[in-house]
Amino acid sequence: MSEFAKRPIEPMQISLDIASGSLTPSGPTLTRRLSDLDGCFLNPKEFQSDVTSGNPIVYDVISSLVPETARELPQSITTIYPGSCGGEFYMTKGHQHLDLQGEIYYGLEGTGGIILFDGKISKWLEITPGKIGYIPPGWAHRSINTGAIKYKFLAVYPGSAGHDYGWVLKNGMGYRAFSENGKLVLKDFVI
Ligand code: S6P
Ligand code: ZN
Repeated sequence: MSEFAKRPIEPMQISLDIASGSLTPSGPTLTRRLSDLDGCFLNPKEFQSDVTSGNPIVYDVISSLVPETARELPQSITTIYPGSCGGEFYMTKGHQHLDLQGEIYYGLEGTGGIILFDGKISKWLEITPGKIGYIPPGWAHRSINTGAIKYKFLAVYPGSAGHDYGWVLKNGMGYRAFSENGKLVLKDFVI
């Protein structure tokens, strides 16, 4: 322990309730409405119209009490609501880690997946309950709900990874995920 300036958090047990998507004990919850995803969807007219007519919740993220600091391994539960905007499935903002470190996602409920982009190569990983998605260092990631019910997943990530949202705005996300007759169609992301 002597190498730590400050003692890390104590060992703890955390209860995960999949039905409610909650952690106990839990830290802060972040709720993102459609208006918080300005610039993410391709069609600005549809985006503005959906914001004006209700501005629905697109996803929320419940964090554990483990702090986002070096050497810790915080967790979070993301719940993406079912829906689409301008034909694109509801998605997270998407980010690159400021400190290029890996991350693990574990599917809990619903059907969805991860778009991954390293600046050149695009990948899609489908995530369903019981599936682990591995995000290697240097791959920006955006989650998509491709189903008709809520899509929930657990994320475990290095506490010092951080979130670089600007990277996605600058470099794009590789693919866009469209809903065509309710089915996923991936199209190249054009900047
Ligand atoms: C953190 C991890 C997740 C996302 C969450 C929301 O590294 O990847 O907890 O933060 O799924 O996505 P975003 O792109 O809005 O942060
Ligand atoms: Zn991440």
